[in-house]
Amino acid sequence: MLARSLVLVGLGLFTLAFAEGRVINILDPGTAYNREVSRLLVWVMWFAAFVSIVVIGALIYTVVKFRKRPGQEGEPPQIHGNDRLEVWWTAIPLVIVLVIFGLTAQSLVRLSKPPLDAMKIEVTGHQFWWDFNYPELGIRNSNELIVPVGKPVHLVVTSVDVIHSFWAASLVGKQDAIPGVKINLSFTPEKEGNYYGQCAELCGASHSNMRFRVLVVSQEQFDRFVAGAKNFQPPALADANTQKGETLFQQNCASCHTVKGTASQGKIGPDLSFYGNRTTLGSGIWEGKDKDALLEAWIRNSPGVKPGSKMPPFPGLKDEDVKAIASYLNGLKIEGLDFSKLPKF
Ligand code: HEC
Ligand SMILES: [Cu+2]
Repeated sequence: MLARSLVLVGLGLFTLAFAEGRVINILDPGTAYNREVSRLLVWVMWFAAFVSIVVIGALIYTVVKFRKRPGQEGEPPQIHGNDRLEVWWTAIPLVIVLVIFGLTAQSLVRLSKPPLDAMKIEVTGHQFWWDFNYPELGIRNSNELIVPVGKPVHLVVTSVDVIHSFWAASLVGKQDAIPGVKINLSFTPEKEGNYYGQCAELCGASHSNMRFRVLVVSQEQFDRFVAGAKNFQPPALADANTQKGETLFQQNCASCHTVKGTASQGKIGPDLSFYGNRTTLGSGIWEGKDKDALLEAWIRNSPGVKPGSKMPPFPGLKDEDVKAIASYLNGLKIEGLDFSKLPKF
């Protein structure tokens, strides 16, 4: 039983560590924010090691020294209280807690002030996806936060339903996203890349599938994104099939989804304006080939492929309807952007 549990736990950790070929390593911080968090972690770890050694050492010493020896009868002498010892074991933990408090307060002060020139982005958690709004730029995107390398970012984190937590392990977080509360979080990405993100607060049936990406791109790609996204006009519809896709989208999907520059202006689900530029589908669950392979299944029956998804299934859509909608979505693109080759973290 024990052996089997250990094997299971081991396998679980192994899969977690190598999921999607990404290694989430909180001890290899990629931003000043995470270096601050790691600094605290190391202090706490040393104190914890010290406390463990003292406590376990004292326990082993006591058990060995006062063990029952042959020929001993009845209760050994009982000792009640030891003032000197009790003062020590109160004073030492007090000092440890004060030191950790001081260091934490120092980190909080350092991290709480977003630089004045930071770009503001409103991050809103929904069951089970993320909305990213750039109020100063007039841009909105979902599930993929696109930022330029080397520039400070000021996130304002909140939620519309339950408590979520914004966590891009190699960059920033975890930060709770709480309904009705706006919390500042700022960081400066240092390396271009496609960074893995995950909601880190149990928030319902599809919590584990509430993921996202932070795409840290060159200034040139970012400027291109902003220029294309600001006054986005969907590219001309390629053929009759795509045209049919647009019509079907407006009939079935526009009540929940926005596509900038069209009649679709729904606000319940993710903004799909630049779906063609996405690297993922299903709030960061599928990427690469899987993303394209699963789009039709998603449109037909989203909760069937992502249990708990709040997007309804569309049993009434015929196969060719679904294909037409998929082709319409894949065509919604800002030209000249390529996020597929970013290194993965
Ligand atoms: C009742 C509202 C609603 C309707 C109608 C709706 N959706 Fe959705 N859609 C959602 C929600 C909510 C999500 C987020 C689900 C999740 O990831 O948990 C979503 C997610 C998506 C996504 C994935 C976005 C991403 O970044 O992962 C696509 C693509 C999509 N919808 C397409 C469609 C299409 C096509 C239709 C019409 C056939 C449609 N939706 C109709 C609510 C809706
Ligand atoms: Cu969540």
